[in-house]
Amino acid sequence: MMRIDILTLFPDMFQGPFSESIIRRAVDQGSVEIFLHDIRDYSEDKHKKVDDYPFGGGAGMVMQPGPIAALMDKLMAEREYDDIIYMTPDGQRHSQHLANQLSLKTNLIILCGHYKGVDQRIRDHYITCEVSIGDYVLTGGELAAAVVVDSVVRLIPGVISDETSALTDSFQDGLLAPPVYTRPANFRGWQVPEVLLSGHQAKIDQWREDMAWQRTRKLRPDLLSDES
Ligand code: 6GU
Repeated sequence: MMRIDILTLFPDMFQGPFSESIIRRAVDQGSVEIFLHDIRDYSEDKHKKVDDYPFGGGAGMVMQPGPIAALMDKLMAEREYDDIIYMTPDGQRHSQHLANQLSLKTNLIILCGHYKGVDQRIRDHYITCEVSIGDYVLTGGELAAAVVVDSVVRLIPGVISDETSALTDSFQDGLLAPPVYTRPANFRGWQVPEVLLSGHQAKIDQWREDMAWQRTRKLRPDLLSDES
């Protein structure tokens, strides 16, 4: 059983993505427990303030360390965490490799920043891993955290019914996935490739491998080179 604790000022942003489809089923069947914690509940301020102006001036607000540290301390006293992840555009780029690694963990904390982010001292003293989902700026870490959680939870054994399904994803073997087709074999005169109807499994496997290579060479040649 995997446990994920998400620390956020906007817990409602996760309701949609976590209440549908595969992630919902993973939660319902007990493959993962996801706890949403509202950082504002840990504010000691009489107005429940959680952010303040940056020292040294400048635009935007910074999330104060107090409420986040109080929440982290409470969780860390209850159990051991494998990783304490901070979602931030300057983190390491998320990838299938990282998703695979995280799917093997037992207890994870994911901290979502908002506004200009969290006070650096939280990053220095609590965070073990900083993750970005790409080179563009979101209003906060919440959507990025939902992306990371989705990519991780679907890899937990038993979450995707067909055991091999996650293994045949794009990127899982460093290549894009081959094209897929279903019934009808002839749709508006557009035919499914004949090899897929042949019943010859070795030929089908070879065709899929060839198509995966062709597709990757055409669409994502960077995946085939040694760099990046
Ligand atoms: Cl993790 N956070 C924010 N605010 N923006 C992002 C991101 C994270 N990853 C890409 N853009």
